[in-house]
Amino acid sequence: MVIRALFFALLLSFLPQSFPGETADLKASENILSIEDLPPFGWETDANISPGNKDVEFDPYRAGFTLNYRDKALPYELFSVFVLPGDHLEFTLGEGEPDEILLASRDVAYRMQNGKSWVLYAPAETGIYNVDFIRVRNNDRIRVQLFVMVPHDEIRNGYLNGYRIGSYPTTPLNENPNYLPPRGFIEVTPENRHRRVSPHFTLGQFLCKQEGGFPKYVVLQERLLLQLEHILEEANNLGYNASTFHVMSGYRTPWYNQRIGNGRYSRHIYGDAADIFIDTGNGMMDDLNGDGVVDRKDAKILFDLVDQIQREADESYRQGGLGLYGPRPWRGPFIHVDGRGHYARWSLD
Ligand SMILES: [Ca+2]
Repeated sequence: MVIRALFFALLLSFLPQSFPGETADLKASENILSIEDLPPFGWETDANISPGNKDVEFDPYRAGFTLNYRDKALPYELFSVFVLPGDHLEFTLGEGEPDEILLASRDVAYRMQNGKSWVLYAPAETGIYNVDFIRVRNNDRIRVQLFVMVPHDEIRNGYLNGYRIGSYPTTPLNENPNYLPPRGFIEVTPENRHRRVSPHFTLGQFLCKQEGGFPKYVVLQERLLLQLEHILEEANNLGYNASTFHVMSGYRTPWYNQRIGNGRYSRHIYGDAADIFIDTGNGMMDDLNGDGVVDRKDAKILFDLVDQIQREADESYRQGGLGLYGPRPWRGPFIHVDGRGHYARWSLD
């Protein structure tokens, strides 16, 4: 109780600074709540997520309100956006959402447009920056992590700071803008590789399997994380308990993708594809249907679930490719899911 009172006292003492309105003064240190003054959020630690734990009840970590960012709705307490230095990012409260939301950040300058909309200015330096949207009344929060990426044009002869990328097709497939080369690359270090990018996934889960030291680089799209979180929540609702998915393959550099003989326009090079299965123990798909064997029927359960989720979605960013893969001697069954923006379905026995 004392802590709560203290929290509101602190918050109130910062209120004049936290509503700069249309002021042109964008110095982060002057206008924005200090994160150190807020109670801990629970996302501060960069813990590695265990592959699964049947004993812990699943929490989807949905926030009490929704933020709109570009064409997407962000409903989770923790989320990430992937931006370039100096990008202007507009966040808007969802329709009918309460407007007593405060913004708190140590490093990110912003401008409040009205009670329901903010423009954030991405810092110039590559790195990860937290912005908390807080509903004062009950401390509901959405933490948005800005991952400021290294621009694509810093690739030299197929390498980015010593990490092999290869080259992207310069013309998009069927003129679909989702097949344009990525604008930038997230820098992955030993320190940030276990950072959560959404409530149930870490940056390191999406790293390309190619050899090479740090820094490594990854492309990751918000629409993939939104799909994976949604699928994971629905899988748990159906009783398939898992605290994350095993991501067999997430991002692939064009160089690596070509080396393993994959198609030139694979969604994996664009950072919105993942080959996944549910694994709560042995590094292989679980026996989801409980028939004593692990085979494509178990992957079919996940396939049907994603098919239904994508077909029920109105927004194109929730729609994409879906592939079913039966087991091989060296691996178990899995599904491929991606966010290409339209339906594609395939199946391999
Ligand atoms: Ca089975």
